Amino acid sequence: AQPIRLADYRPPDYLIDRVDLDIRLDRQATRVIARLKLRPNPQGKTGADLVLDGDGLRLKRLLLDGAPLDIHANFVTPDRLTIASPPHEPFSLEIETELNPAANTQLMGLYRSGSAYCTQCEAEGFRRITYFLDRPDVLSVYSVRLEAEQTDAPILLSNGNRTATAAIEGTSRHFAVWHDPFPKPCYLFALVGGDLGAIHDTFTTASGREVQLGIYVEHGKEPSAAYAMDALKRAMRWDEEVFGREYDLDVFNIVAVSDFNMGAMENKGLNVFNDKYILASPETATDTDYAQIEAVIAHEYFHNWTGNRITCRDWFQLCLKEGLTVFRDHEFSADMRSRAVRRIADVRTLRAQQFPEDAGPLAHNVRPDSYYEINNFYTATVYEKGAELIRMLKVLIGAKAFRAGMDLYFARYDGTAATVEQFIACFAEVSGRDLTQFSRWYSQSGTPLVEVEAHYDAAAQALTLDFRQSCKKTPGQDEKLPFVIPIELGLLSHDGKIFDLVTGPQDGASAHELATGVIELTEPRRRLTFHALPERPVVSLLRGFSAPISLCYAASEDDLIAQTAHDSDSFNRWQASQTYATRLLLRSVERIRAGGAAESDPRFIDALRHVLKASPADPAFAAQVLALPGEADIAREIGANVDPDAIFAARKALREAIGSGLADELRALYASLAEDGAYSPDAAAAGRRALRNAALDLYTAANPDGRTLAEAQFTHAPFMTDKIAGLGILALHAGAERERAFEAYYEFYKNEPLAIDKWFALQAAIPEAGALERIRALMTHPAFSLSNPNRARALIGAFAAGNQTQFNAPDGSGYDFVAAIVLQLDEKNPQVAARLLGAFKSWRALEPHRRGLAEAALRRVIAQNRLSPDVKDIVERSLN
Ligand code: DPP
Ligand code: ZN
Repeated sequence: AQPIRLADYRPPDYLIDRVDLDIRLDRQATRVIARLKLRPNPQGKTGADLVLDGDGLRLKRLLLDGAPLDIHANFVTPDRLTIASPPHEPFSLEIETELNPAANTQLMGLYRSGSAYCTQCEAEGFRRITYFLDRPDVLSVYSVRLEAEQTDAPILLSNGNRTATAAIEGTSRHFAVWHDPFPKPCYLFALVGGDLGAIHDTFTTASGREVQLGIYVEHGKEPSAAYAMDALKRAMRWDEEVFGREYDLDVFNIVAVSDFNMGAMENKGLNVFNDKYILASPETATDTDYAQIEAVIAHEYFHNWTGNRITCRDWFQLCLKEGLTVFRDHEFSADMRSRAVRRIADVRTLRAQQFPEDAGPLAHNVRPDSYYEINNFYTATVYEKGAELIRMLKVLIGAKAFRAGMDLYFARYDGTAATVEQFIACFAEVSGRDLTQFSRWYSQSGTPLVEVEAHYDAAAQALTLDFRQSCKKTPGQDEKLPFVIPIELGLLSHDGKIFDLVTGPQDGASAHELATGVIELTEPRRRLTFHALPERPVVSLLRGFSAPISLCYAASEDDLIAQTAHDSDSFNRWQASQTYATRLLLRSVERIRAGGAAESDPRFIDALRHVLKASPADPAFAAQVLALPGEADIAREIGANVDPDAIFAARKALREAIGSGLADELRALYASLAEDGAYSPDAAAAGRRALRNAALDLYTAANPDGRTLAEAQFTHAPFMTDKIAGLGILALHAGAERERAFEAYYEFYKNEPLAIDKWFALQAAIPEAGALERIRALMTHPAFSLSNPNRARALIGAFAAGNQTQFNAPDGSGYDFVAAIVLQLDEKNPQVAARLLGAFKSWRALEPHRRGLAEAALRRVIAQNRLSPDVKDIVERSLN
């Protein structure tokens, strides 16, 4: 197969102005009649054949301008319909297909989830419903008539506003007609039919229009949708206030389904959600779940403007809607919660998910140049790094110009399918800046490295900083051009005084840089000197993580301790503690691999003692500091010849040292933060719970009586956050308490699928030999099903991505297991299978023995014939 290339983009030869769908829902034989109004595209090739996309379709009937077309004379396969030399003026097609939703295990196109019919069309699922020009630059106005047995599907939903609904006389059937006046690409089409419960509310827009809001869930789950509804209304208001964007239809519906490949989908006026991002009650959802629901609800809602009103010209432009919309949901969460803590959490996610992608064989541009399978590009690079680029653009041009650029983008491209170039040009225009170099961030993959050296001249009271940027080669890109990198910086004394930034005429910092504190690197090297510094200052670099880079600066331990205590930038206060811990852990890993013991460092323990003392002012922040760098973070820092067992041992030793060194403080903190009263999911309360549970976790690392506390908390906690925290701590310690707790949890939650996902995931992550045996046994548990994506991810995904020592077991059993499951799942659901295979993304960084075993497992996958395009693409790139 040939890859699809951005350079080959051509406008479509035909446009489809109107789509009228007439769909009769049936579990095994759904009938779809698509009536399309087409015309030649003035921008396309005149007289070209009309080639419509299909995917596994059964064509029943075909009419052109009302006249039957011989199905056999025209070229028809399940995956393509070619109409040779169609009319040169507007014409219509009527296409009848028959679908079997019950047999659709890919969860793309029309399928069954629980007792409902639902659809997923992004990226290329609409072609599994009817033959179509399935590409995002074909925008059409849709009318949809849905018909079903009233008992089978009393609720019938589609995009837009409902214009009619009635029983069909003399039958047990009924219908509904939906009309969406906004032209949209077919990937935003959706329908839902089923017997669902709902909650309803209204929202009055800034200009005074009333919008009917509905969230549809399984019967009985209605109360658990209340938080999602609240988040939706807050998101709608926020987008008006912060981006000036109002909702545009009379109705906004959300449906939660339990079988869903992605997190959620922004179909126009009818978002379809993985129910894990809708359903929440204090008894079943953690604080993190609540925060994620708020973020995903906002994300999908924000797509209404960034994605739907302005969509993507082609799938290479995916970041145009996804990176931008992630940026918007990050900003929303920052405004709803603690901005500083959200920033730390977002950067943690970026580093945990995107940095390894950029450093391994699956590295790709934020805007890829080519692909074999677009489903594999819904990645951390497109989403998370894409969001960082928008944030960086805002840092570079300032908040005011950023907003003006967004306004211009909305005004200019509303109703169209746009490109990254068009988007960036808006910001260049309003800011007067040349953003050519900035655009390289979209076309060069890899995480840039910025190395900084500092020289202090006491006599001159001057500090010279030498910056050097570089970027390692990535697949297909041996040479990189320099990036524009904004480095926000500050200088402080060791007791926390802030120094003004003063440079001389020779030193090169512009007045703008001095005023904003943001230095721009545009060349491979830059030297800057700062004056009027009576002492050697602490250099606070990359404040707020002002660019998605890797920073290398040999700050002294004194500097890091001072920063942890005093940096006025809270992100860097956290970062300094992490850097300190990372260095300590890296040294311990070395020692352990040389046969020695982990290093102990009383200074670090002392610094944490101060953090604990100051924690009442900001518990959520303190919890972030106590969360040490994860095993994967340490592996990434090591970069090559990685030994996951040594990393685990180093981290365990540090946790034990903290647990014993700070036993009294942690124990006291745990007691002082005891919960009383009702549960509230707000950020302040969640922060207190996060700190309390972090304290218990570290305490238990060194003190056996911690398990008693954890078991008591697990047993008596009325709310999920504390219950699962107790269980998570017990899970790290083999013994009777642990097994009792897992059994009790299952008994308590066995009718709550989302809570059972957590049960599977916690067991999959147990970092002990024997974890794999447990997982194999759990796969035969009646509650397990490989067909449900949430379940598969909970058990297999949590193991592959979250259990570093056992996935990377030195006998290769973890690799073999995951490879075998991927092959098994690939026959049913290629997207989820390909996603699981992504767990091998860092295999080349392993020490040689494990690397060989991982490669052998990947080779067994590639050797299979009949791989899906999804898995084939991932395994081929992984091995390249
Ligand atoms: N549903 C996915 C998202 O919103 C893809 N658009 O990111
Ligand atoms: Zn999105």
